[in-house]
Amino acid sequence: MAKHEELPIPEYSTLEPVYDEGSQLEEAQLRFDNLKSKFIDFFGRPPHVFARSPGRVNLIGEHIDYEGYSVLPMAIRQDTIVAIRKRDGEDTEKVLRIANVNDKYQICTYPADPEQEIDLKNHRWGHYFICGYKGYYEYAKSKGVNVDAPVGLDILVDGTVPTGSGLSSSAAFVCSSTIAIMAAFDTSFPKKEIAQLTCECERHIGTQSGGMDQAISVMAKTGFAELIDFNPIRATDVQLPAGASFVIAHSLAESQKAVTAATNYNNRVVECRLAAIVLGIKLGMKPQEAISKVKTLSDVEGLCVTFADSRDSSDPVLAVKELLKEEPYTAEEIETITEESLPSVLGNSPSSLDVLKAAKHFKLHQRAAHVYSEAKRVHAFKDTVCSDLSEEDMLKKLGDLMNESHYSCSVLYECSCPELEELVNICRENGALGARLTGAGWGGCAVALVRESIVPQFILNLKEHFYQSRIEKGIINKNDLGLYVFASKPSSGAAIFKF
Ligand code: NG1
Ligand code: MG
Repeated sequence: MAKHEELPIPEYSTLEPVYDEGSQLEEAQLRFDNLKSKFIDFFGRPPHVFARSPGRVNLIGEHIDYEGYSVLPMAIRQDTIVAIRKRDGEDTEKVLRIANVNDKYQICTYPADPEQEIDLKNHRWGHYFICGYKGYYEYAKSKGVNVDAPVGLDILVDGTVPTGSGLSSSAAFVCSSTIAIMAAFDTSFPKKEIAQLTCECERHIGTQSGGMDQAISVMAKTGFAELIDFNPIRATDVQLPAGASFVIAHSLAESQKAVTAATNYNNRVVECRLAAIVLGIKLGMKPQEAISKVKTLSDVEGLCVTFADSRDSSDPVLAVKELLKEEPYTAEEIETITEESLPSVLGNSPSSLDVLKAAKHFKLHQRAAHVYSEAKRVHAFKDTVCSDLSEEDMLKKLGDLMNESHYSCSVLYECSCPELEELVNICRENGALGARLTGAGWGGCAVALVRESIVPQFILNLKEHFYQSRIEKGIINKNDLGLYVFASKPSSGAAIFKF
């Protein structure tokens, strides 16, 4: 039998295979009915097909996917559904009209030309659909698939993943868009390929993303978290311990990754790249060779381990400690080592140039130490889940790993924020075995490992100690609390619906 990542996105004619029975199913039915009738209101005709793709919570392995290391996320119930209709025949105007059920998002129109550039200086929500659109054409072309000439498309979007929350609303949107486009054009690829292509799609928005979010959104399986490996992308089912529950809680600080990329996300990608090149050179590579061959910290891990071996250790962090100074590097200091200007070291890519313009200095030691240690924690987490430890000991060990991950994100990677720090502490004070920021950070959600038996009380305590004061200040509405704090079970991945 083909492995599930090699199968195409499943296509269903009912909602049951994806949405759980009971209230969840009823809710989903209402959403789809509403989408269909709004689609007719907007565009005068019903959609041809729907695609859904979920958000995710990353349990452990933060900011290491783009360095080539495995991560361990699970899909959540919240998702994005894209309804789509090809406008050939009826009305030949070659534009893409993208509407949203939430009237906070104004209808966006774009030309149907897949070669169009995305205007990154003027961020619009519809850009994420265009990421999928461009990516689909690029991929189909590269595979030699016969693609029809572009036609007009009508699109209606309904997303329930909170934006800027670290739960990957962006990947849910990009993946559902790409899959809807493929379904509208009657093409399909294996999930594995879609995971890879949607990762590349999202880079059109200007972030130098790793592939975690798209991979889990596309390849998730109900009931399992997944260990995601890269190059090539692969997903291994991970059964979480029965007595454990993962509670997701929003810090209420919104992180707008597409807007802050130069100082936050892309900055860290660049720092890791520079750290890897400098390590390569210090470990014996010629500057030119390191610049052309070394892209990520995983590329020089072997050299770091050999170095550690010579000191009776196997830990690549030892090389970081001895070879990269703790004080931040200036651009000039790095250029002395690389014997080449930083813009040229980074291939003059526009997003890297934005980073260089905004950066005062580069914390190579701290970023590399985070990446190598976090990569190890992911495997320790997976090994613990698969071990024969008693449930008690297992949960304790998993919680410790999550706490260590948070510390590393906060202190070495500096991607936390005051609201997340407060929230993570409150989680721990109220019985969480471990708690950490999840996703890119700089705002968004924390995830806490909690014994299943105390979940209701735990959530009540968070309400009292974290959210109550924010309700009183009018930051959130009391009735919306369920959107900001909830327990999550591993949900299923992308699907196509044809009714
Ligand atoms: P979010 O939380 O969606 O901003 C981002 C990246 C991931 C990964 C995490 C950090 C995208 C689409 N996602 O997630 O690839 O690097 O940060 O672990 O850029
Ligand atoms: Mg995102």
